[in-house]
Amino acid sequence: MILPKEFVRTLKRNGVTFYTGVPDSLLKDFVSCVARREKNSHVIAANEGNAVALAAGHFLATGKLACVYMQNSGMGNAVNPLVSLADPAVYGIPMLLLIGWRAEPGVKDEPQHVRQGVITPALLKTLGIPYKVLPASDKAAKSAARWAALGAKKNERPYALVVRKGSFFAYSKKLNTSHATGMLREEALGLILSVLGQRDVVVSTTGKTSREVFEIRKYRGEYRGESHARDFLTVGSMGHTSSIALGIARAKKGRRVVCLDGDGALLMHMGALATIGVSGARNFLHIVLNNGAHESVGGQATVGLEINMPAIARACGYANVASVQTALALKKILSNLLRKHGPIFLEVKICVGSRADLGRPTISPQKMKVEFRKFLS
Ligand SMILES: Cc1ncc(C[n+]2csc(CCOP(=O)(O)OP(=O)(O)O)c2C)c(N)n1
Repeated sequence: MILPKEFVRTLKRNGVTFYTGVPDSLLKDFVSCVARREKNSHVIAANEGNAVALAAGHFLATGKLACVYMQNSGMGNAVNPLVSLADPAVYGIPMLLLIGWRAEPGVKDEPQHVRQGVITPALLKTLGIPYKVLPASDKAAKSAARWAALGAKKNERPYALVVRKGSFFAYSKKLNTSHATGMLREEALGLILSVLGQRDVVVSTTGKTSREVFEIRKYRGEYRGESHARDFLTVGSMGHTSSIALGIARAKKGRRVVCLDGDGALLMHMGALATIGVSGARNFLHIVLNNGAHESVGGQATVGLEINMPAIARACGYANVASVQTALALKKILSNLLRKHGPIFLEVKICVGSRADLGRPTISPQKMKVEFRKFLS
C-alpha cells in the first residue's frame, strides 16, 4: 500500500503545485493528506468539470502542473472540459488526473457504480488520455506518478492514474469535522419524514441521506413488505436529485414533492436552483441538509456553510425560504412551511456524523422504479 504523505511528496517533486477535485471514498486518505499538507494549494471544487477547468487556469497562469482527483463517477462531469479545453486538439493543457476506481470488474460494489467501473479504462482510451493503474506500493507508485507527470508536461495533455480500492494507507490526521453543531442528519430526517403526508413524494440525494431514509422507513415499518414506494432514493447521479424532483412536481401538480438534498450535491449543480425557482412549482419543497461536508465519502469540507443558501434560493425565485439549526426550530418551521406554497427552500444546518452500522438499500433500483411509479400513479 501507499503512504499518502509519500505520494503527495512524490507529486510535489514531479512538479505538481496545485490540487483540486471532488472527494471520493477510495481517495479519502490522499485528500485528507493534501487538505492538511498542501492547504494553500488545494481547492475542493463543486464538480469534477470545474476541477479540470481550475487545473487549466493554474497551468495558464503558472506553467505548472495540477493534480485533479475524482471518483470515476465524476468522469462524466469532467468529459466536456477534458475534450474541449484540455485536449491536445484544442489548447493542450497538461494535468495529472487521479481517478478512484469504484466497481473495478471483479470487485463487488453498489449498482450505481457497476457500469462506470467497467467503462473507466475504455473511457480514458476513448478520450485519448494515457493512463496507468496506480501500483499499490510506494516505490512503484512513485515511478507511475513520475511517468504521468513527465508525460503530461512533455506532451501537453492530461495523463491519468487509476486508483484501486485499498491502495492508500490511512492518513492518521483526522479531518476537522466540527463544521456545525446540533442535530445529526438521521435525527433531522426522522423529524422531516414524520410530518409528511401519506401521499407526499420524497426524492432523496446520493450517499448517506438516501441510506438513512431507507433505514428510518424500514425501522418504522413504513415500507410494506418489499414495497419502498414512497421514496425515490437517488443512489447515483450526484447533484441531480432536485431536477428529478422538479420533473415529478411538474407532472404531478396535485402531489407535494419533497427533495432531500445535500450541500455537496446542491453545490455540484447549483444551476438547478435557478430552474426550480423560476419554475414556480407550488408543490415543490426543497430541503438541504447542510453539514458543510461531503460526509458520505470521508467528511471533506464543502463551502456549504460559508454561503447564504436561502438568500441564493430567494434570488433564484423560490417563494418561501428559511434556515434552521435545532430540532425544535425544525419542527416549528415545518408546520409553518407545509401550509405555504412552493417552491420552498429550507436549509437545515446539521453536524457531521452517522451511525457506523448504517446499512444500504436492499431493494434493487429497477424494483424501486416500478414501485415508485405505482405510488405516483
Ligand atoms: C459525480 C459524482 N462525484 C462524486 C461522487 C462521490 N460522492 C458520493 S456522495 C458524495 C458526497 C455528497 O456530499 P453531500 O451532498 O454534502 O452529502 P453528505 O455526504 O454530506 O450527506 C460524493 C462526493 C459521486 N457519487 N458522483
